[in-house]
Amino acid sequence: MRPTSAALATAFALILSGCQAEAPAAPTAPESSPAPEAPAPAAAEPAASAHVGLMAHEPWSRPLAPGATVAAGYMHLMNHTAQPETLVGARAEGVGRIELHDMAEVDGVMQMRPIDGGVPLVVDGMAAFQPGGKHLMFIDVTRSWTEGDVVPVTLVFESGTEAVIDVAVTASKGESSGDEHAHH
Ligand SMILES: [Cu+2]
Repeated sequence: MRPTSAALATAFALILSGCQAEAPAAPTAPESSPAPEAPAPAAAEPAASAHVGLMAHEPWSRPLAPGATVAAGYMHLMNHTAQPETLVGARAEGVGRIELHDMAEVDGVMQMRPIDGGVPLVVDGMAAFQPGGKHLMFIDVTRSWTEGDVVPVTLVFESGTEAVIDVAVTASKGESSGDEHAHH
């Protein structure tokens, strides 16, 4: 029973790859279709969002300049599950490794540093990954990372849960884009 999470989840829904135990996609209560021989048609629809509530809202990253191999990723990560979770890592195809970074001011200069112990999320908690703060650091990027690309990234939590998010590569996020003036 999560009132608002469903709405938030829609556009940027996680494709949940978690549940390693492969909970046999429990016979997703076939509302009213008694068809006993239907070969699990649910596969195409991410009905998973119903039972796991680790969500990344608007994950994005700026396009890489030619020759660059390091990018930062941003999102609002929410834990609408019944237990605390801690984000401890991530991975993606075409990316050598992904680190969790934070920013700190040292002698008036902002520097980034790895986050020790991961990013904890209490129940219904949210962690903001945004320019100037926490971010995913994509290192040794070998895949395409240009405007319009969508990069599937697997988030790894301490509990063993994993969740795949689609990071949108776009230059326009975060900068004020004159045409979209009325948010928040
Ligand atoms: Cu960084």
